[in-house]
Amino acid sequence: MLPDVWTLYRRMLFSRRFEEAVHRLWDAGLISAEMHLSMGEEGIVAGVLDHLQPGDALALDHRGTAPLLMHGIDPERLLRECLGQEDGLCNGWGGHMHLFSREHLAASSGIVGASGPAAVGFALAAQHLRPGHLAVAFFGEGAVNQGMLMESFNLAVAWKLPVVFVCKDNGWAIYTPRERAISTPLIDRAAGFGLHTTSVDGRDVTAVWEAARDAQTRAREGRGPSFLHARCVHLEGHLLGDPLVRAVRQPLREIAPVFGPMLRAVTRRQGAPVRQRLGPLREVGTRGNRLVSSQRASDDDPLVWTRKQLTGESDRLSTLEAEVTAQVNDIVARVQPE
Ligand SMILES: Cc1ncc(C[n+]2csc(CCOP(=O)(O)OP(=O)(O)O)c2C)c(N)n1
Ligand SMILES: [Mg+2]
Repeated sequence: MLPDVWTLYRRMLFSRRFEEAVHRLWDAGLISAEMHLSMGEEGIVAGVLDHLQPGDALALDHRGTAPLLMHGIDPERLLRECLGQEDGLCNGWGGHMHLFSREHLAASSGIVGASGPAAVGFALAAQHLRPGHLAVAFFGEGAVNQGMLMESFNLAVAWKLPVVFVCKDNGWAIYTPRERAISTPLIDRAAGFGLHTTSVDGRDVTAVWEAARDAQTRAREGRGPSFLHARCVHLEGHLLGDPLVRAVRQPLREIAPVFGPMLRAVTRRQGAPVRQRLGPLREVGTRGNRLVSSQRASDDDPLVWTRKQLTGESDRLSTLEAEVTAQVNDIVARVQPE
């Protein structure tokens, strides 16, 4: 069986348009504090969530927008929550990182790795109260050094829980590259706990869909937990306004003002040897380049990948895109403060 790519693309595009609107509202200063988006993860989220059924649970990290939208949360209430409004999903108290819906059995947390224990709790409840149902945990590769996530892997296997751990691996935990912090391939680590493992390209929604179908079937049939590893790129960097992304996209504007003080710091007579002082600067440059080359071009964008499969029916595609854009514009018009 193959997925309905039109439906998956519609969901992915809705999430993208929604987050583009969030981006504009954040730029306008209407959303306070940090904002982490799911842009670039939509292929993973759509492929996994297409298999969820009412009664299944969802434990999320700090990038909860796409999963919640695709899980059926009212987009208007979600946007109101991001804006801190009283009639938001969590009455304006949660913000974008601490979202919760009892009705949808969905919860997110800004504590890296916390989706592991939450999913294990959901899965234990499903095992006892709702056999045939399961829990999904989403987290980044940075979370796999968190003890509580490792404990969750262990208990899930020991208790044969119906849970699917989905690792969205963009290769970065803020500015720490994966290989600086993680000793072994993630898939090996997960296999070491006895988890059933699969690795896919997260840009390819069909590949994710197939891997997620197998993992979720195992869980529903009581055959135990899985670890689904999916590579992706965060198209807007770690968070909105990411300084490193800004510096690489607009070097003159961003770097010029700090260039003088940096040069003075490096050429100062006192202090550590110049070579030592240059080290961190070089490191920032290298990471900036890597970050941007990993973000460059539409090659990394799951929407571009998916859209290519649909261009044969160009009228249908334009209608779908116009409908989705209009839906999101309507929501924004209703929610945006005067
Ligand atoms: C327990 C904990 N430690 C540190 C942080 C700060 N922090 C927020 S996001 C993040 C990086 C997480 O990287 P990853 O899990 O790969 O997710 P990504 O942001 O790449 O999606 C860190 C360290 C936190 N929120 N919680
Ligand atoms: Mg990461």
